[in-house]
Amino acid sequence: MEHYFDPKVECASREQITAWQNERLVRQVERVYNNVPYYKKKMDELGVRPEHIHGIDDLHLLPTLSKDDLRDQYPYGLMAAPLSDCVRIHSTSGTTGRRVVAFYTQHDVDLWEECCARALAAAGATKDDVVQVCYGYGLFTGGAGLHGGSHKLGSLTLPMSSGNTDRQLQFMTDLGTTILCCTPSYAAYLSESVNERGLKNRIKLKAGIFGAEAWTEEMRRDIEKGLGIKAYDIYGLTEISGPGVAYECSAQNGMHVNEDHFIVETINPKTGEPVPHGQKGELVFTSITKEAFPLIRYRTKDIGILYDEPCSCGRTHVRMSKPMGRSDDMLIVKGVNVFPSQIETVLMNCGYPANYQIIVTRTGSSDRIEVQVEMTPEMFSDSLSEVAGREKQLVSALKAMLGIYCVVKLVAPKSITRSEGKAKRVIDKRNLYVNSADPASTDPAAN
Ligand code: DLL
Repeated sequence: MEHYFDPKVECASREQITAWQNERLVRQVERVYNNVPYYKKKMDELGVRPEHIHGIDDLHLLPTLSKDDLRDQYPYGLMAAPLSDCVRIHSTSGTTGRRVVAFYTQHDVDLWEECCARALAAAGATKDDVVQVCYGYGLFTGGAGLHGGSHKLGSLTLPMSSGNTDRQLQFMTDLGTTILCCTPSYAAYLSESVNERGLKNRIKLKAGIFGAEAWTEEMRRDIEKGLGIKAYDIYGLTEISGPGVAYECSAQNGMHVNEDHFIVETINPKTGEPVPHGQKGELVFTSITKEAFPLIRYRTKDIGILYDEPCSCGRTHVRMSKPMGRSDDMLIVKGVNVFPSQIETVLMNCGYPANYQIIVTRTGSSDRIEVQVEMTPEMFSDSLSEVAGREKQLVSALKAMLGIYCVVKLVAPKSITRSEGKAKRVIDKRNLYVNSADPASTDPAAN
């Protein structure tokens, strides 16, 4: 038996999972109603009281929450435990104004790390493995989550954080890393580098756990071939704890949701109506065991499908597809969440008109984001060196807002095509979601 694979939990019967969820949901709803005035207000507005909630069949009675609620209640408004019981915060990378901050008690950190340990175990990791964590450490949850999971397993953990490829490769070869944890785009880059430098025979990698951004089956195959490993997907979001909300097993056919800690639903993103399993909808999570920051019916904006069919690995927890897109306009570029509105804010603040386009491309494994913006007629008469200076200024302003480098091109007034309907601000040429499962014919998210 894999360490951190507990069949009593991960292979529990549906009746058992439902019983856990019913009991934990009732307790959690009482907790938030009594401790979080914002929840009480939202529930009171709908006329729902904790005694109306007997289990998951009553989930639909509860109000949903979105990122806007989190921003509105920034920073402490949704905390359900005293500040003195909290030991950690993490935060999302993208910001449109206020950040989203999530809090953890020690109990929350333990449960989160356990979820990540399950993901590692499902990818074949044991205490004998050397786990190289190249997700970013800090406010981002990737580094801390996989690091904690690896510790729980008792694996030797290399807390590398992201970047510095020379050093990553040196440790990978010298220490005999067997499990790699990073974004899929960085895994593809490492794969290229390993092969360019002729290091393939010197690495001992057997598996990788890659998530935090969309990636296709083609990319999986390339990484698997390039590094000679099995590449596993892992899903999560800061608001719900971080990585490990769902993870792939040896079947590599959807990610098992840790249903003893999270209830997952799919809803129609337009109407909010439930969508049956097997059909595409917006993923909504309820955290039933968290203390400090328990979100009830949190709308992720990620579009996916839930599958109930038995999995060959024996795990019984429901599986989710890879996210097939988002119901908002958030882009994930180089692992960083980018909202076009952030870019627009920078452009406006720097005196540009709202005629711009964002073009995202991927060469090999590297994402490139280009912002094209029209100059005002006055700027257009500037000298070439003045235009170059303006571009440089915008590059730094965008870097300060987004934390990543963007290429900036100032173009002539009226040169960006106007559209009669919604302006097409973003051209994402990466085709990240094209190979996801075919949308059901009654596709709530298609238009
Ligand atoms: O990306 C947590 C994480 C870290 C997951 C490391 C996996 C590995 P956030 O920065 O809050 O948290 O971004 C969450 O990233 O709503 C999805 O849109 C996207 N995302 C996360 N995992 C995947 C995945 C982390 N496996 C947002 N495939 C989510 C596609 C993913 N998109």
